[in-house]
Amino acid sequence: MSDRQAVVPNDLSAFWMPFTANRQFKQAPRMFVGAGDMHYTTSDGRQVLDGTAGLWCVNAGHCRPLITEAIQRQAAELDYAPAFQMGHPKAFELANRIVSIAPQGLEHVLYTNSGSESVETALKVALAYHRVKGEGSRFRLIGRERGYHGVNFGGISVGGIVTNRKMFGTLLTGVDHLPHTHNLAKNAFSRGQPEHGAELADELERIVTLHDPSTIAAVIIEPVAGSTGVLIPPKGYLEKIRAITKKHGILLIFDEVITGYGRLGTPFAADYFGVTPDILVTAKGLTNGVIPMGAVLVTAEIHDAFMQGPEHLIEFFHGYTYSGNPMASAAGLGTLETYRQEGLLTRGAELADYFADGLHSLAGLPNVIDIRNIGLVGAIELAPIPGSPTKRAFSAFLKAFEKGVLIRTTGDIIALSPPLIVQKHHIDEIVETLRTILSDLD
Ligand code: PXG
Repeated sequence: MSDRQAVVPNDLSAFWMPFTANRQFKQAPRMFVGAGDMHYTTSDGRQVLDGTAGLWCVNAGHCRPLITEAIQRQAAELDYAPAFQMGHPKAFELANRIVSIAPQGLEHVLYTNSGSESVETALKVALAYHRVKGEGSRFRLIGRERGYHGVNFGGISVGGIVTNRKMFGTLLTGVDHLPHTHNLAKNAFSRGQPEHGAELADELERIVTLHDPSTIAAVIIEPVAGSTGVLIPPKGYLEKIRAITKKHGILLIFDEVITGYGRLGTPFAADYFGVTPDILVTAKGLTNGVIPMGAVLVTAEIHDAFMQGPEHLIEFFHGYTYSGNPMASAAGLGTLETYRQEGLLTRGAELADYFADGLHSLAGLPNVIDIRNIGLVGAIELAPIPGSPTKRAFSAFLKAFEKGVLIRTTGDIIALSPPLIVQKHHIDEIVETLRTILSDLD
């Protein structure tokens, strides 16, 4: 065995794993001990093709040299600098680079350590913005059914995943939800944006009328919902949401934790759809998943509204010990430079058709009730086993792992989001592995 072979720990009980069936996992652990470009190495020495960019974050592929070297250098040069009332150059440099690739109008960056924290930050900025503008009565937040905005209290309040909400009491008050847009009866097997459902955006008018616009601070949605199974916005839907929010002075927040940094073949989903939010939430691909970091982008109008009053006073009472942390900033700079050198923020556009053709060639296999795609994101929805929802897709996940391909499942939906360095032959391998598995799945 190679020297990368890890010593597999003989007691797995101490680590209570996140979003994992712990008891099942610990009976038959699946461990990665190495990675490079498109592949992981397992603890038993197998290569596994990464069909999911880790958890939608390793957009440049694994162990990329510019990122590795940036982190190594930074660790030896400046390990930590206080985030409050002190700075270090790389945090500013990175913010400028983020703004330079962001949709026009988004000009300022607040740093966080994760997507969940980016969401909390965005919601707090939205509430505080209205207050500093003298509109403190705007306290309501509107999310969407089947939305995922991380796991903190604000995020699960505006989120729309029942299992993530039901255990945790009353959550935030003053939250309402739009309906989700997933409609298999009308849109199954759509390539790209589905035709039907733009009218669901009108529900926002209904909610706004119910509560009165003067009480609503912000609407938060994922342009493409990732975690709940790749729900692609119907044609015209996001444009309508933008128009309604603008009309009523409500801030629009796009949660681009998954769609940001090239996933759709454009730098951000806002670019893909031609719809610009007031606040744009990112994380994951910002640092290629290597060091935890998130960034929340806001317009000059929002930022400037806070920049008043005596100059020695703190303008916004929010931030983290690790906001703009030197190691994370270095990782972010190495990541954005890798994206730039290799054209990765737009590479998805070149491969999207090939990816779509491959995925849609699986139509007609047993239990496949929908296939959908946009950019380098795809989903295959399976009919659940009666009485055992999620089991069919999870068994596809286990079989794919055995056959050397990492896929992700949510409910009975298989989600695919390979690193943006993916080659056509990798796409073929993912598709053919799925064809074999789905042809013969209980
Ligand atoms: N917003 C969105 C849209 C996300 O997808 C978060 C916020 C939270 O990010 P953090 O960094 O706090 O986890 C996410 C995270 C999956 C999967 O397989 C998706 C996420 C995380 C883990 C797994 O669908 N999304």
